[in-house]
Amino acid sequence: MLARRQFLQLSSMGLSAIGLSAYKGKSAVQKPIVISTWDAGIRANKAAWQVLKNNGRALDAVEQGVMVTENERNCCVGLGANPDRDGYVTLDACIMDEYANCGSVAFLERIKHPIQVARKVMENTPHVFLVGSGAQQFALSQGFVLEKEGLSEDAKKEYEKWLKKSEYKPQINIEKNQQAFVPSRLSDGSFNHDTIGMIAMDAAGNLSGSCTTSGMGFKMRGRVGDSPIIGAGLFVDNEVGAAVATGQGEDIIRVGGSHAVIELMRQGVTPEIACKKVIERLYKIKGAKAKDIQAAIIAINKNGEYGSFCLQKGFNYAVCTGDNNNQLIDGKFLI
Ligand code: SD4
Repeated sequence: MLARRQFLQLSSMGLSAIGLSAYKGKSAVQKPIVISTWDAGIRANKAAWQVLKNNGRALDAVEQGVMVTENERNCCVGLGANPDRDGYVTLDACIMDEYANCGSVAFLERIKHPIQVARKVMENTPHVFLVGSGAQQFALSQGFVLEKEGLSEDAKKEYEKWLKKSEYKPQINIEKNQQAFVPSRLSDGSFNHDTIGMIAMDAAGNLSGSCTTSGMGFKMRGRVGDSPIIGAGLFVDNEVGAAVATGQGEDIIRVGGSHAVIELMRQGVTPEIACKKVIERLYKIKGAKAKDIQAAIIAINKNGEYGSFCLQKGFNYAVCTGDNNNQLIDGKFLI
């Protein structure tokens, strides 16, 4: 039974008891577990699972998991990504652990694994966020290598195509099934992505999360989205849960997406309903323009329950709870 005070609190947020999670007091916790955005998450989850199944820390799992995606040279997350309008690939990433330690980098160029740099910011500096040349300088001081300048073959072709029109328009579900868009992206026939977000709970019941991206293709130079912003692209509260977002960063920032999901789950709301409430807020703000963008959030709570919600049809995420249990799930959508 809900206490009267909790009931009133939830009613004032527009929530009914239907969306409540049983996690407060539920005994069987689903752990370890790792979930990540889009279908590239399947490959990333596999690497994260290697850490989790050996009683590793969720923090190591989410770092190693997304490094797989950053490493896919013809994928849109790392240095193989589409460039900004001036022809440069700029990368953003962040990471957060069970102690609310966090680190971020943005507008980072020519460094292969921004997620590792974000972790170094978290562990080896008194700061949370480094950007641009400062972030690059810091990465070099930590032993990272400056990669060659220039674009991948595919990105070069895309950029040349884009230059003909020089039009900036967000593309819905650009992360999904890009075969028609860039036929040669991945040799295994799978898709390319701008972003991967990953959240995990380890065998000890601790939560961590990571997010890494090249941002929107053909963005203005210097543009940073939600992905490296703690509270927007990613948030972890070890007492409550973890959430990570993908899609139109500008709008995810406007609703403080991931942090908002955590605060709803703190009230006992399920991950799916919490994500839905935040996507509804975003929809309300955008009005008719919502149909032009995609935004999605995935979340897990302390019980290992997971869920997601997105604005438009077409988002999917990968959930892994075992060597042979790594599956792609279609996100529920609003419009
Ligand atoms: C951004 N949220 O830079 C990212 C883009 C994204 O899949 O998630 N793409 O706004």
